[in-house]
Amino acid sequence: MMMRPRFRFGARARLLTALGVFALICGGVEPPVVRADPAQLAGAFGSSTVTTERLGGTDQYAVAVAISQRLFPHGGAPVVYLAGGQNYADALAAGPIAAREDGAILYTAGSSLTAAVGRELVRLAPARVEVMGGASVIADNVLDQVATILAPTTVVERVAGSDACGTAAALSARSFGRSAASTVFVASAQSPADAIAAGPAAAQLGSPLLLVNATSLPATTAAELVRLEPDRVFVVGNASAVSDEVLNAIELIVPETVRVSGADAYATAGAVAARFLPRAATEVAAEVMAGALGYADGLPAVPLAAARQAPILFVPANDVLPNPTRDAIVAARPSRFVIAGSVSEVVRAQLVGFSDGRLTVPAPTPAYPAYDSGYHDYGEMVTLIKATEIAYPTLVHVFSIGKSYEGRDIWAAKISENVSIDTDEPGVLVDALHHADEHLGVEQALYLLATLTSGYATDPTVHQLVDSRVIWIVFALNPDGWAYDLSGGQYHYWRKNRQPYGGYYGTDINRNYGYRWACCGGSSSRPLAYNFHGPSAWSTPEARALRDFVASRVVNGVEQIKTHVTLHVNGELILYPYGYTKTALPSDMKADDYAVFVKMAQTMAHMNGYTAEQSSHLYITDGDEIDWLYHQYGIFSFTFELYPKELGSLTADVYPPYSVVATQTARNRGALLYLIYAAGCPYAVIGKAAQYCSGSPVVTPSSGLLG
Ligand code: 0X9
Ligand code: ZN
Repeated sequence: MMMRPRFRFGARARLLTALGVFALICGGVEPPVVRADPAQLAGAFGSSTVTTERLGGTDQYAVAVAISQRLFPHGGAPVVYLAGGQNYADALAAGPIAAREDGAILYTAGSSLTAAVGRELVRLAPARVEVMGGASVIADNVLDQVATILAPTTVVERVAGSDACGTAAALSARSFGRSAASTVFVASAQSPADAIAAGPAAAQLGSPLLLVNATSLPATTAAELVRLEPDRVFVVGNASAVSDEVLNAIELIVPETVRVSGADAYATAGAVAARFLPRAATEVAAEVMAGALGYADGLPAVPLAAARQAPILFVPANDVLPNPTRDAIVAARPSRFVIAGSVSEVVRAQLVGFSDGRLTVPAPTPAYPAYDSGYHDYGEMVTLIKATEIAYPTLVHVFSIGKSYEGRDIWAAKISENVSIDTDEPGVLVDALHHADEHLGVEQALYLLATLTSGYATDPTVHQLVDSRVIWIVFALNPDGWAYDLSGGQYHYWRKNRQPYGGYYGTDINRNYGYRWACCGGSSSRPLAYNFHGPSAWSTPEARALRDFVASRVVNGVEQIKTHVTLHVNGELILYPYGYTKTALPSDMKADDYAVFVKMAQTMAHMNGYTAEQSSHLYITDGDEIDWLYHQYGIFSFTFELYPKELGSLTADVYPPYSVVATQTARNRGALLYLIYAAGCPYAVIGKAAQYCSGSPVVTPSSGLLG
């Protein structure tokens, strides 16, 4: 049996030298790594030694062109594999073959060649173009167009079987002589991610990639396996991708058949990386799963990843890095990432942060139950806010305002342009999770962080507000109660902190503030009660941490924070002080302040569809946060009771399903931006800016901000 060389040099070696960015790992000897100048790489992060390079584009056609340009900066590809942009299963097997032939993969629309792809083909000037799939995938017309724009000597041919599996078998038959491959990779035609992840591994071992169906081994694939006579087969994908029956059928042909898989596509890609490209991986090509075509951006990345002995890992289109992808990165610690497709800044920051050690893997529990796993638990929240800081270092500074009773950090973020500079810009405070079971508040706080950071470059209102304000977000004031509420994988309807007193656990932090504490029947002196006010005002470390943070913002005797919202669940209400009395305008509130409260609450309620009212209208509370913030510092302080309206069902009320989170947090965008705007001069909302704010800058509201 002829053994294939593990690596081929030639054009690829020339390419590597031309790029000058990395070293081959070969024969167990690792040559010195030559790094790219980070300044030359779009999106390289400030001080980290880990670099990222984006090969993006608006769709899979553009992503493929961007990758091709990176692979062949000076043109001159020997071969191009053309994949159907609407149906690329027929092209999956071309990944490792294109890598082996030092070629590129481009997408084309099925019925005609678009101008951009045509231009890239002309630039590459390949000697050969292989069109993957039958006429139903890519029409004859496209072959004609390709032949027309390229040199007359160019070979333009079709590789096709009766289906994607047949096409893969035909490509293998064309590329490998009998017994020419000692190892064969197999993946499902219906699981493109697995086939793409297998690509760099197959290229590394000089192996063909064959396709099967999830529950059947096609005769064409079986015949090609018989013909190839490999020593072993690696089946990439879990049992729902390639069934055990199919695996057994392969085993009858090739006894040494081994499954390489994880619980999902992310984990399978991680397993391939760990098994075949473990030293990784000086670099990893990451890649987005988004849109109807799923992993389409990954296929053209196979030759690029293979040329660098890098695995391909997957990330989703949102801001959450899947745990298997994260774990693969933590294991490999790559120094470079090439990102194909559109990956968010925050995910990019997680790739970098987990590689350079600025992010660490949080404890896996307490976590949300599976049906609400989209909610961020404490560890996921910390990862997300720290990743946001890494992604937007000039806008975000993450810090702890102190420790909970059990010693957890109470995390906060400062958001402002040039965040490292302490300015006298008006301050805004938003906090969440006084009450441990009011999880939606944390999501609302994270939503605000995302809005202010990702919107800074694109949204003029956000830009103006971040430029002219300092926004402070305290994401979860009660982490201990939160952990208890999630313990054992189920909800406990736990509201208070976890500080023991009188034989029972927990004080209601929102009854523990120091203004008119325990004055008026708006809290309980019984330690068992849900609204126990604690043995004394400020007995909870959590309320003290909030108090001390707000006190730290007093500069030259003036509190810098002007407006505030505390996020609670539920009722769809906007509440303003006082809570300790039903009197609207008691002697400890100024009439103008009352007018500002009413006007701001009504304006915000108009924006989010909530109901505005004095907090005691709901019920009397004493020792709550907003009474203290207003009385102590004159802060225009509100309670938002988030979705849903009172339904009478405790489950539905306190624990809205994750499916509503995106809608219900986005719903408060306008109201929160208004709160931030109003900090410039709250009295402006009642037309008294001249009287109260002369000399201080009143930033003109952007259109729409006044409701
Ligand atoms: O009781 C509270 O602390 C808040 N409601 S919750 O259902 N989230 O517990 C309301 C605080 C606002 N103050 C008054 N309603 N007085
Ligand atoms: Zn609450």
